[in-house]
Amino acid sequence: MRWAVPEAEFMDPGTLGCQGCGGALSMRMVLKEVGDDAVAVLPACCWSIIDGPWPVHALNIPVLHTAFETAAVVATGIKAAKQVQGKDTTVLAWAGDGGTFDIGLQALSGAAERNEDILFVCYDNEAYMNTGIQRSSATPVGTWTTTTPNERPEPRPKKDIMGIMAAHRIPYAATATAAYPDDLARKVQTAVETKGGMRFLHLLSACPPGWKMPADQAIEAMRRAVNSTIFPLYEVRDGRDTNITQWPNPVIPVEEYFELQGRFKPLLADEQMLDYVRTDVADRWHDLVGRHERSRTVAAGR
Ligand SMILES: Cc1ncc(C[n+]2csc(CCOP(=O)(O)OP(=O)(O)O)c2C)c(N)n1
Ligand SMILES: [Mg+2]
Repeated sequence: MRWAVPEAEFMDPGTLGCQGCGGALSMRMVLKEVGDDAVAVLPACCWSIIDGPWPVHALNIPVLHTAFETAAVVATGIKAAKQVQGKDTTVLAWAGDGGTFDIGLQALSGAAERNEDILFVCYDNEAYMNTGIQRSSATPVGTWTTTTPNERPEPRPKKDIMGIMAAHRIPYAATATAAYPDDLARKVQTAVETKGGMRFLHLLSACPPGWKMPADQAIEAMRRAVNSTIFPLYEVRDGRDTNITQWPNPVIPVEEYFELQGRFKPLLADEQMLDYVRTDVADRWHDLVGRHERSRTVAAGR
């Protein structure tokens, strides 16, 4: 089933995002489903800039800029205040991969463990882009960044944030990307409707300057991430029930994703590392498909 993307806009044009910014597009798409009865909490990240300098700002909802490590806990506090006021406002913590996988993880884990009634969205551009493309624990193995230059590219695999969030047994966690807007819209709607607990969305968000590629390739890159199974689109309910929502057909070779982006130059030049990545991607996809099938079997047996 295709999911219609609403025409309503809650983000003004003329943001300070770079051309082809996947993070800006992600916000636009998410707000279409969240609507304007919402508050956004932005820790330090590109979005601190993209929204614009006070007194102008691009979002048509209230925004609270906060410290890098605090998105989840500040959102928790705002939600508590709204509840005291008897309001059902959606509180959106909107963080980059640094503010989610790294420095924001403790506050995020605490909020998830307490099952706070917030919607935490990570727009993942796979590095600290706002401060000049430094690696984060979301940076894939073999990648160039300014702190992992071509001579010694990122040596560690990307952290499995979905696995970490699922392990907290939160009601809803999903991956999505603006390259599949109907899938993204449906997941945001599901997240908004899953009230009373923590919702987590992991959005792969292309960054043309940081990924070293032309701006007009942003959507294609995100599409290839999905179709190579490097970034599968799926959702996990209560940390267990796993559902793949977009099946690559056909599955494309990982090189087709890597070749679009200059940041993967060291990976493409290292056959041994590339071999490791191919095997790792296939293994993780196999594991995910297994969890998907097991969840269907469990559901059928209920
Ligand atoms: C405690 C603290 N350390 C470092 C910084 C500097 N800083 C601001 S934004 C940022 C990078 C954010 O990366 P990410 O969360 O991935 O968002 P992106 O910029 O990629 O959108 C850093 C290191 C800060 N603001 N606070
Ligand atoms: Mg980032």
